[in-house]
Amino acid sequence: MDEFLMSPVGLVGVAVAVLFVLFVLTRFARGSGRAQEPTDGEPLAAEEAAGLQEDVSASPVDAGPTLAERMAQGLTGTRERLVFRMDELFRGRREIDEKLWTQLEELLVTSDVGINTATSLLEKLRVDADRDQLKDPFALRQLLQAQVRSLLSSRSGTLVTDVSDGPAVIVVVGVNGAGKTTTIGKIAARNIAKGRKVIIGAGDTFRAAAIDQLKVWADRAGADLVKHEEGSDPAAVTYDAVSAGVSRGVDLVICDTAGRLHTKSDLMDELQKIHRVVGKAHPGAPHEVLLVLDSTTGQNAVMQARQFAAAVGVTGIVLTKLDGTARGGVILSIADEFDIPVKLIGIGEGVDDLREFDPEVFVSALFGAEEAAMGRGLNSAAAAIDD
Ligand SMILES: Nc1nc2c(ncn2[C@@H]2O[C@H](COP(=O)(O)OP(=O)(O)OP(=O)(O)O)[C@@H](O)[C@H]2O)c(=O)[nH]1
Ligand SMILES: [Mg+2]
Repeated sequence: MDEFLMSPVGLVGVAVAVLFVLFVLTRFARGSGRAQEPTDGEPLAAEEAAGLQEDVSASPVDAGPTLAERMAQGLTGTRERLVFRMDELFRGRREIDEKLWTQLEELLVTSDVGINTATSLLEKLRVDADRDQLKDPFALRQLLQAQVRSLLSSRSGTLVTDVSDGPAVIVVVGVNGAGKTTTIGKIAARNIAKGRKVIIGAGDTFRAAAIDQLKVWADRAGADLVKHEEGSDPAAVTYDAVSAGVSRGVDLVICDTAGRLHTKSDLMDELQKIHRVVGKAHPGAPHEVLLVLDSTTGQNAVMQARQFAAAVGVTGIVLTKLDGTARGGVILSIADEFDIPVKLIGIGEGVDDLREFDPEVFVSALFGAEEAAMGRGLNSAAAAIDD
């Protein structure tokens, strides 16, 4: 046997056997790797375009935390910037003096509440504090919380998704990346979950990826998509989408629009044209012009609101990305400066991360329990101040 193995024929035989084993091992390794890839390359490419990280078809019921907990979790950044810093300011004081008022104003302004809103909030707070002859700085917290609640309550509203004659039509506007397409997907999904028929109009014809991204959301939500070629007339697509909605007897038509820079006047012209043609396809429409604002942009969002509101009749605001920012204080500025209700808020990228704007839930999530705030360790409060 040894002699055979050492012979030229034996050596070649051993080499062939080794090569065979290596070949089989390599094939096996490749095969198992491939098994983890999706079998269909198309949807993956589209999903990448959409930037979707999670299964948007997942049931909201699976989410685990309650609505209030999810909201509190989403508002962590803003709470730390605005409320924890305020608590720390109060905690170090024995009385309400001028220095405290100045520091409170600074704190509000640096929390994206904006100078005008901060000034008017504090003016009212002073009047209330004098009236109640407040001595304890921490009592201001409760007064401020009540004022914030009252300001936000005066600017909340429900999205119109139901009209008596034909489909409700929502036109969604906002600058690049504000979250329009994602919000449309979320609105479509929640309406379809209620058994309603939805058409989405791909009015952002500026780039092909925008249409692909919308298609992913439409497919997953189970909505029909009306689209034209990239570069085609956005008003024409929107007209077709609304006409299709009327003729197919759907409940809701949601129209995406391009989000180029708000400083370009042609975008506003285009939006006005879209508004007109929608009304021709379905008299009385659009029933909502929803302005999507990215809360991470702070006071920039206020500037955008000013420009869009002046150009197109905005009927409601969606404030997105409240989960990923400490700049959610901007909602106070928006509520204070515009007579436009905040209808929805975005607290994540998933399909369930859109909430009707409920001022009560929002304020409770933002301010939390006072006792909890009092009990916070100084270190974490200090960290919030350093932030
Ligand atoms: N964390 C978080 N991310 C969000 C939220 N809403 C949208 N996004 C993300 O923001 C990014 C931009 O969202 P899009 O929906 O594409 O924004 P858009 O306004 O359609 O943008 P354009 O089509 O470029 O005009 C995406 O990565 C979204 O996943 C939100 O509420 N929270
Ligand atoms: Mg988009």
